[in-house]
Amino acid sequence: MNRNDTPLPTASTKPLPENDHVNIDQLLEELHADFDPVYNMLMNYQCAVMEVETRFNILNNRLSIQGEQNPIESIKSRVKSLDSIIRKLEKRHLPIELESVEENLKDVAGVRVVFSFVDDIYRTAESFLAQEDITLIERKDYIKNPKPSGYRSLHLIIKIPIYTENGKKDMYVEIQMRTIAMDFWASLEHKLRYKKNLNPQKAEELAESLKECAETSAKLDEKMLRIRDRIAEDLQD
Ligand code: 0O2
Repeated sequence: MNRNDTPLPTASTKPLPENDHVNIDQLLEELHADFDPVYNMLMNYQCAVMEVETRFNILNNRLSIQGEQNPIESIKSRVKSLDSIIRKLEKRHLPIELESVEENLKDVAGVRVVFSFVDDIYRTAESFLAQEDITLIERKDYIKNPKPSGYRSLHLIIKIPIYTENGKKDMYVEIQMRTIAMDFWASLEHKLRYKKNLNPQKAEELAESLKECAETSAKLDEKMLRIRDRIAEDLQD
């Protein structure tokens, strides 16, 4: 490990003293020295999530002036837990250090934006990415090219600046953009994915049924879009 790199604190690095005469001030000081850089990093990701949410909320209001209704149904965000961060670093055989998190993990901050209609996803993504301080790092279009599981969503990895008491910092954020139907499907499929001890034959049958559901819901998304467009045509007459 590089001497300047900050290791992430783990239970093994700091066992709590067992005797009754603990110097609490010293213990707190040591805990702060270990954990403050971690809290600071997680807080930076939280700020990035807030920044992205605000941009989408503003776009939602602005785009509703041009259309008939707000394109965004809901926005859900999360910052990965310290446990998940450490597990992901370990799985990828990466150093368990703060610098390693910031360099290698691009999904610590995650924002999921849910829309009613597919075309609003692309329209909103375009306006969002046109903002000059946002840098697109990676784009994966699982709507046009669904995953073998049937999973559909537009994924963007971006960098966005946050402004802290110490100045500007560019942060990675993973954005998942999907319709209500895609979101409903993904949350059910997620349950299957993380279900342990499921009979393999049953798991295969369920995965097959879910794949069919994904296709049915994609057709539903298309049909709803056409209905919305026909309603809009009528409103213009
Ligand atoms: P969680 O618990 O939701 O955060 P990477 O994320 O870099 O390890 P990958 O697979 O290249 O790897 O990224 P990708 O494909 O962009 O997927 C990232 C996230 O999309 C996943 O995060 C899921 O949230 C979601 N996702 C991708 N594929 C599926 C799928 O088939 N079903 C469901 N339900 N969600 C999916 P995590 O970290 O896997 O999980």
